[in-house]
Amino acid sequence: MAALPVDAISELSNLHPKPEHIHFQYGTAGFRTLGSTLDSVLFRVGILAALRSKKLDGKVIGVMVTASHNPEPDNGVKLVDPRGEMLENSWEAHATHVAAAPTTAALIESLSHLVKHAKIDLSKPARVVYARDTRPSGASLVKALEDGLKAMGAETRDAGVTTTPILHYLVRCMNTKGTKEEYGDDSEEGYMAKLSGAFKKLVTGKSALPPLIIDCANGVGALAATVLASHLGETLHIITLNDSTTTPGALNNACGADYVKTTQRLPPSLASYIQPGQRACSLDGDADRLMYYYADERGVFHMLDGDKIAALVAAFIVELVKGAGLEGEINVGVVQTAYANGASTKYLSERLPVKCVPTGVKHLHHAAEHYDVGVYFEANGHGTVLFSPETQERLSSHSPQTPAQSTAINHLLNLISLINQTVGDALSDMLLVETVLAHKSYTAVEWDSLYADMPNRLVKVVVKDRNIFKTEDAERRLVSPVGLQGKIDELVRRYEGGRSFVRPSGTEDVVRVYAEAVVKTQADELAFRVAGLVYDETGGDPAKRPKEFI
Ligand code: NG1
Ligand code: ZN
Repeated sequence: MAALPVDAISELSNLHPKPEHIHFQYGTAGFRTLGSTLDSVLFRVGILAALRSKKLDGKVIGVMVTASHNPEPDNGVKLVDPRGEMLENSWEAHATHVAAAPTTAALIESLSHLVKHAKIDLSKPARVVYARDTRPSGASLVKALEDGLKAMGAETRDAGVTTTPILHYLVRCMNTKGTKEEYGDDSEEGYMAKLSGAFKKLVTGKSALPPLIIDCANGVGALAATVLASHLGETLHIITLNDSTTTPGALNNACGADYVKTTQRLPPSLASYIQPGQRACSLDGDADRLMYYYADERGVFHMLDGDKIAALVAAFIVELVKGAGLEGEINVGVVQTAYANGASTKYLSERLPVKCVPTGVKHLHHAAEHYDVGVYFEANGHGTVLFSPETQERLSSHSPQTPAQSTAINHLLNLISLINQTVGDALSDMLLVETVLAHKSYTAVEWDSLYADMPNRLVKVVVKDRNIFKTEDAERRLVSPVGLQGKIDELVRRYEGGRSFVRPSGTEDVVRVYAEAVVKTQADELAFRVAGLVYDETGGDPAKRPKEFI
């Protein structure tokens, strides 16, 4: 039995000491905090990635260095499992434990414990592919990661500066190469060719859509979108804006998908470009989230968020399945979280099965795997569509009875190539939306009119200890603090169409309060009243009580 390379780990670990007094936690978004504090974490993630690969018999593991939609000084790191999906749950705790070791000696002990506990055969090879976004802190963090990988003697591939979904794609391609599940050529070029090739087939014979503006959040999506645009050529006219990837402080600043979703506004930098009714979209800093929107003739902003994307796409796939003569044989379902707009849930539930799961992509992804075709989107624009292996097989082997059925089946097969099934992917999702708009001859206004969003408000409450908040029913109800849910229910009853829920954030040290009502001012009032309840309940200082908490 091979042993841990203790000497190499110790020597290199001493170059990457853990800062005192910082508690690193592997949460829903991996490790994420100020980039300048993450050196030790990256070194250790290198070791963890190698161990995870050994545990899985030398399968390729991915490491992505990004802090997504967070501001530029932040950074983070996530591990990607062999099929391109998020790291298995049980390893999140291992990662937290390894990152917490205060000294090199404690690190060795933590790693030894992990090897024993997870029964890792150290004689197996370790293979890791990694990438980073455009953040200035990325390059030096990658060096720390490389030291961790070197300590373990891992076989590595540097995928350079690229998007999170491309890294996930590469992992899946590398692990399926030469098998019957081969996912594509394991290069950025292969990704671009796969997506653009499928898109071109899907829109053949359809009228070209008017130009699409993409707000690239001044992040890595700008690089990928530019390459994609050249692959698409005449098929889709793309105008990329906010592509200043080297301007300090520009990343996600007053632009990007999160800015649009949270402020419910047009990025100011787009104002002079966008024409009334013209559709535009925003990527986030690592290009895995997508928000569409338009401004109408009166300049009023209309958001087409993850829920609207889910509604558009799910209805289209249901139609194709029917068209293919496979209704009742291939079941399409949707997965959402409690943050999905109530109007979207109503619209979708009237048409197909809808499941609500706790926040976090891993929950959505796993629930979507239970359908033949599972459409999942978070309201914030992160999502994708999963086709089960059996469904893919059935579509490839089905003999159509009519030319119309044959066309529908071909469309479904091309959608399978177009959609990045490993993880939410802004560029792949964008082409998916564009495909549906082209097929339905929809403008943004027509798409928007599928249903009218319920007015809503999302509020953060800073509390002493968010861990006292415990939820049930896919986070829609609080079980702790005891009695608080009853008070919330009582408030909600007083608002027409009222809905509100409270949950601790998994990525920030806050409690989030969401509220909906038929009228916007009422949704705001309900959110602030519930926030007030939360604040008082947790012993917030009455002198510092935010004044909008009524
Ligand atoms: P938290 O901080 O747990 O609410 C946020 C988003 C999630 C998800 C994660 C990971 C909201 C309300 N929450 O989680 O949907 O995207 O970040 O990035 O948007
Ligand atoms: Zn992101």
